[in-house]
Amino acid sequence: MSEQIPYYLTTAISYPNGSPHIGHAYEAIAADTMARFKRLDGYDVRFQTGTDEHGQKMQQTAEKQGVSPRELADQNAAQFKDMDDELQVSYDRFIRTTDEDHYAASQDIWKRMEANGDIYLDKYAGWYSVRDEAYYAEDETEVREDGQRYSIGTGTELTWTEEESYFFRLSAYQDKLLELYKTGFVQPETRSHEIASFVNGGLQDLSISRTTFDWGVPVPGNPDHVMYVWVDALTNYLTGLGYPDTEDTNFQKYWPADLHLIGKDIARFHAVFWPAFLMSAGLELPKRVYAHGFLFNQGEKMSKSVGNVIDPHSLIEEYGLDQLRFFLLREVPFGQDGNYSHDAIASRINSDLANDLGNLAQRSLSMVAKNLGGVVPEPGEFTAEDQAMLDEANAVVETFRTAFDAQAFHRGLEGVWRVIANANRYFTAQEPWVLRKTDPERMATVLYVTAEVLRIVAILVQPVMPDSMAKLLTQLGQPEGEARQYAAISQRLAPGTELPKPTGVFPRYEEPEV
Ligand code: ME8
Repeated sequence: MSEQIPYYLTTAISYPNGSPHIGHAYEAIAADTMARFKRLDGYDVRFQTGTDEHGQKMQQTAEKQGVSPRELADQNAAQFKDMDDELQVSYDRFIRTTDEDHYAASQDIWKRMEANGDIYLDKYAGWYSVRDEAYYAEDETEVREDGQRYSIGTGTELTWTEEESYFFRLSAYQDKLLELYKTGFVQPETRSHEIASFVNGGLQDLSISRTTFDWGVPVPGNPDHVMYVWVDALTNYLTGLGYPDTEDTNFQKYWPADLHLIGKDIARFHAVFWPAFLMSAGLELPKRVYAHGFLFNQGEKMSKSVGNVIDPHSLIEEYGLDQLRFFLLREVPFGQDGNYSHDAIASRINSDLANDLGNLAQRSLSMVAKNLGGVVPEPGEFTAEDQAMLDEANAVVETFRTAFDAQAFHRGLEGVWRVIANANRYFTAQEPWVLRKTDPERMATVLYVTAEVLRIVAILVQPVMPDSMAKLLTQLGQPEGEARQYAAISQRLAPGTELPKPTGVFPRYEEPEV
């Protein structure tokens, strides 16, 4: 076997100061789909996710709940891990920033930046948001009717804070960052423009330590300070590969990361701070930062106070895991904001899954079972219609791969579902149930072509719906392993393959009786 190309991707690491919600599940599903896609396409994938456990927000939530920050982190990190397991997120490491190896990594990158002359001690005074863990410039704030000052961008309350702080010379990296954005480092393009125009406006040095609380990684050489949570949070991507040991086999193999998949609200941290830290530390830069959109509940932002936060667990119970995964990636053009609603998911399940794919599989495979003894037939000569159908299914492989490689999951799926729609049309037009009496050989060829299209579709769609496509591939007589890899798509369905008795893969969604 030829040497596999390494591919390292990560999600953001979530704040475990509450339970996971559907926004977290959305990111986990998208990243997992990407990881599975690259594995099936022959890459040596490493996939990391986890929790971001330090900072003032964690400390304050813990105080409110009368527990220690570590207890709070332990409780909630377990919930995030459970969610990932329930979603079948195929991570290689679930990192917690309270893991012991993470302290050494964060302190090491700090020392590298310091050795490069980019860290200095000064005084900080400004408008600080505990919620956002960020300082805002005066013109980014407003005083509201209650006399309090708020951040205009995020609407969070601000307090005037003065503290001694270490600073990172972010201002020195403006030109290098602007050069970097020309390479397509930030995706999608619209986000890249936003980031570039922000950086173009000028960069202030960044306050990177805190003295007002102690729940964080101690600053090397000055234990009165803990690191600003984003310095240690971003470093998680290195820790998971054995850093600071740059000779570690994982670090050698997988760094720089191929993809950091994150939400749009944290694009600035990943596209401005992170590459600047890495440049300063003399480490290679990740190849791509992709900022996805936000998921809303019927157009409304989810918030605990509104009481419209969606728990991923209840959605899996109601609709099924693969159905949820498919819905989120098919419905929302990846990169844009999207909406969750019951009607939209029920409609996708019934039209795309039960009617289009489910029925095609059920109709054709039950005919193979009934009329051909459950054995894949030797096809006769292909007609122009047969060949056109097969060509179309084969052609979609490349468009699917290109779309998924660019995280355009919706486009890849749309292309496959166009093939499925045409396969349904082909099947109906060929009328194999009529041919059964008039021309059984021709019926066998039509059933062969349909099964072959199903095989291609099922192999392609595995990253999105792993369980259902595994079930379908079993029904198509394709054993686990090589036969299900993308490289196997170009091998034809072998006549003589014995197929197990077909059973429905996608039940219709029925409204529960009230
Ligand atoms: O930002 N729709 O953690 P987090 C889609 N700890 N995505 C959403 C979302 C929604 N409604 N709500 C949140 C943090 N997300 C930091 C990250 S990385 C070094 C540190 C996404 O728990 C959000 O954009 O607030 C982010 O990518 C991820 O969920 C975790 O958010």
